[in-house]
This record gives sequence, C-alpha cells and structure tokens, in this order.
Amino acid sequence: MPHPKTVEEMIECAGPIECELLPRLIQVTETAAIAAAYQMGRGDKNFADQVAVASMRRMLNKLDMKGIIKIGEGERDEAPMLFIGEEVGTGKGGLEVDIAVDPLEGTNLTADGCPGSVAVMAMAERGGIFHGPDIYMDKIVVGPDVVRYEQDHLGERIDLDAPVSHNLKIVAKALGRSVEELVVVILDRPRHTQKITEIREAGARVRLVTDGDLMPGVATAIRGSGVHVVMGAGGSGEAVLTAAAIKVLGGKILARLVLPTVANGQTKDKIDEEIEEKMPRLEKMGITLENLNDVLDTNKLVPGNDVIFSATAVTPGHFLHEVNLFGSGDARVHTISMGTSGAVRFTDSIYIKDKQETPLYL
Ligand code: VTB
Ligand code: MG
Ligand code: MG
Repeated sequence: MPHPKTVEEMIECAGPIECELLPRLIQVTETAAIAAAYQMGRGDKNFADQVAVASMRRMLNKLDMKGIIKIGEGERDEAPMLFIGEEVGTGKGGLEVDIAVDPLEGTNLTADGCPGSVAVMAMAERGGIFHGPDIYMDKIVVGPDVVRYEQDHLGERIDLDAPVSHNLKIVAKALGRSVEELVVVILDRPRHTQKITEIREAGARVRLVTDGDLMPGVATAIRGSGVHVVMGAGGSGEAVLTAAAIKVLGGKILARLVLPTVANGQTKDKIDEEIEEKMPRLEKMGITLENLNDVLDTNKLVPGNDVIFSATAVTPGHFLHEVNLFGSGDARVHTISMGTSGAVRFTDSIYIKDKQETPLYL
C-alpha cells in the first residue's frame, strides 16, 4: 500500500472491515472487559472467562457480517462457545470475516486481581488470519524501530534461531541504547529457564510475567511502554492476536509452533504420544511434521489486508487503565484499537445510564 500523504487520504484507505466493523469491535471488547471486571479478584478464573466469552458472543452476533472464529476458545467439543469454526454475526451485509478472539486473556490475573488482563479480538477478511492449532508458539516480538534498522542494515536481522544476544544487540542498536537498558518480557515458566539465563547473560533486564504475553508484545510497538522485546513460548492464539496488532503498528513477530510436550521438556515417549494424538487434527489444518517447525512471520500469521484489532483492559496494563465500576453497572473502560489504514485509537469510554446519579469525573 502506498503511503497516504494526509490523514484524509489515510481514512480513505481504510477497507470495508475497518470502516464498518472497527467502531463495533471496540464495543465488543469493552463489554466483555466490563463483564470480566465484575469477576475480578473473586478467585474463579473459569467463571470470569465464561462471562467474558458469553458477552463477546452476544455482541458479535449483533454485527452485520458472516464471521468465522479462526482463533477461539478451543475445539467445538471442548469449548461451549466461540469455538474454532463457530459462525457468528447476523449473516447480513456483504462482509465475510475471519476472527481471532481471546475474550479474557489472563484469566488467572483477573481472578487474582493482578495487572495484565484484557478482552481482545482481531478481524480480517476471509483467509486473513492464520488458521492454526491451539498449541504453543515460540516467538520474538519487536517494535517498528527494529524493522527500520533491518531495512537500513542489510544482513542484520532478528532471527528466532540466533543466540539471544544476537537479537538483543540488534534491538539495542535499533533503539539507540545499550543492551543493559533493554527490558525483555517473558512468561515465568520452567520451560524458559535457559532463555531467561541467556537474556540476563546478554545483559538485558527481564520482566517475568506469571501470565499474559500478548499485550507486552503489542507494547513493543509503543514507545514509552517500557517493553522492548517479548520472547518465549506462549499460546498460539495469543501470538496470532499479537501479530494482528503488530502488523498494523509496523513491528515484527517471528513465531514457530511448538508442541506443549516439546516446549515443557517432556520425555520422548510423552512427545510421541502427543504427536500421535495431535497430528491428525493438525494435518487437517495443513500442518505436517515437516512444516511444523517453519518460522512464521507477521504476514504469515496475519496475511489479511483489512485487519482490525481491539483490546480493552480488565486489570491495569502496561499502557491501559483498568475498568472502573461505579453505580449500578456504569463503567469506564480503556481500549487500544487500530486498523490497517494506520488509525490507532486509545479510547476512554464512559457508560453512564443516569447522568444525575453518576457524575462524570475527569
Ligand atoms: C500462554 C500465554 C498467555 O496463558 O498461553 C499462557 O501466551 C499459558 O501458558 O498469555 P502455560 O500453558 O504455560 O500456563 C497466558 O499467560 C494467558 O492466557
Ligand atoms: Mg482465553
Ligand atoms: Mg489467553
């Protein structure tokens, strides 16, 4: 797409999904986040998830589109709703969209009242979102400065298979700082012990998170968020959702599917068992033992040209405020949303039913 010269031209560039569905998408993540926020700190992660899923599904089914869930809550038999393959929307209008959802990313974080949970979703035209299995993806996520640096310095590239120190040196140079000044976010899991050691030995600082490596990935593309790189194996759905935002914001994600038994260092027997159990299903999605290890870049994860993304915080995030509840269901919510045209919005929405009862606060 040629670079538009003015904001007016930019708005003209927006595709039909961005024009028609982005304003609605914001409401979908907002309402799911509000539903989840009522369950914050109650120690019941499944119920918190359930109310977010139900809310998201109700809202999605009001939208004029033919939507198919490509990244969802799991397979039809294990997930009662928003399962992979579920059709959503009224079916009216001409829009055929692929959808990636994580109605409550960070269920434990919500149940414990800890920072980092969001309701999040992306859409693109049919075929625009990677249709992959719900296993892990190992990944590295960096912001747009790194992409520009790579373009200007041929041969210096982020590489999923390169030593951690190689990648961190490139990020440091791209950001005009030293490796010691970088912050790398990674899930605190035994499977990452080696990688965490390598990051520390390379000199960078580590921010371990108990859950939620999706929004830190988005944060790499936002200066001032305090996150420069995300590494490690997390959910594949989370990686695809990260890719949707990163595609719009101009950063870069490299990812590779990993079987949970492999990621978590199980014995060969356990790995073989998982291969036998999972491969038939994966092969239906075009994933074989030969291509399982391929590196997928941003465009492979989200090939769409009319991509939209929205995430509303439930609990406080790196750059979003938590949901505030005040007075019989009234709420204030903070969302980041964006579309391929390049329009990125931070919306601070206040829903008040009775203006006499609930005054507006700054
Ligand atoms: C990952 C991560 C997510 O859950 O999927 C994680 O990407 C589950 O990992 O952000 P484990 O199987 O190691 O627990 C999240 O942290 C939250 O959905
Ligand atoms: Mg989920
Ligand atoms: Mg999740």
